Amino acid sequence: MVKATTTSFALLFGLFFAACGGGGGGSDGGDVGDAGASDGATRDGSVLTDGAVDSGDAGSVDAFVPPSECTHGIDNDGDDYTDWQNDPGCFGPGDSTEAALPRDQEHGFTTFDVGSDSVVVYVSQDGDDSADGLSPETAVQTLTHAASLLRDGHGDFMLLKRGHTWRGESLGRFLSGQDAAHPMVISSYGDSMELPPVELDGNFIDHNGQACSFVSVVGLHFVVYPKDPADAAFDGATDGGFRYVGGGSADSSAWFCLNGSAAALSDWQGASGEADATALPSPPSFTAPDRSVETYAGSIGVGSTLPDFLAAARLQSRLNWRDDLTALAPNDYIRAGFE
Ligand SMILES: [Ca+2]
Ligand SMILES: [Ca+2]
Repeated sequence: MVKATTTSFALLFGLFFAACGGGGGGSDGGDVGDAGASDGATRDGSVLTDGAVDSGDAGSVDAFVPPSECTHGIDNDGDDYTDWQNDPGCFGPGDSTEAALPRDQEHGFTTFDVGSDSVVVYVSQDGDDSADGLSPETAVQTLTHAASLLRDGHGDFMLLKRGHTWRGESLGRFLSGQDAAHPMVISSYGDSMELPPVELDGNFIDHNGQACSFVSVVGLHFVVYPKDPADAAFDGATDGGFRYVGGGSADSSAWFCLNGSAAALSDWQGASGEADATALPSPPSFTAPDRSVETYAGSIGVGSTLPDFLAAARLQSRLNWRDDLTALAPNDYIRAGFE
């Protein structure tokens, strides 16, 4: 049955305002009757699920999902990625922001913003390692080749196609991201709901004493296949996974960071002018080496960004003076993190 459009809109608004009184014979007072429906679906006005237009009932809407920023087809944050499964700032279709917010504002999910200078490399079993990897249509095929296209010390992304499987690849020491807010991300892309299995027979990443990091691995399914009795290669003994700490190689050439990149002692000596600098065989452990002006601002309750701190500092006056807003205070705070 074809229903008049005006009636359909009345029903739709009825869903919003829960004011309809069972127009189609509903018995509980909350039903949104849809006497013209042909598909037999329940319409109780309380569960708004699929957003589909009822094809047997031109113009009416079975159920209506208020669009979130992650479903409505608009690139809200202007990063060229739109909605869930494309924009990594969306944890799912119900995320209200394409922006990547702290986990406690993302229902516990980890989300990311693609930086304007981020390189995003796509990997697919249908890909080709001679392609540029910079779009789903030009994906590369192997994880090791994808890793070679990423830049150490940058907030780049390697995205594996959901539903595809990779076996026996290792990224070795791999790379560092830029910083905690701009990590190197290994994650997934595509329409499939199946996380891509990465089948290992050793370490996927083995930092082997290298201290630079900021790597986020999210939305993948790792399997150490020699441990799987159902796998033909089962031996029950082979280990694999991630190795970020350990005795390593006692290699003093690999644990300095210069501008976010691993550097040799000689690089450090050249850049710092400390020609007589020496290196410990492995990184020392500091109290809190990641402290910053931003975390300092948070510690004294004036916000969480550099502009927050500066805004508070600009309020200093003879009548309103705070020692903890002088330059010395964050210097001491950051220095104390290296004790
Ligand atoms: Ca976006
Ligand atoms: Ca978000």
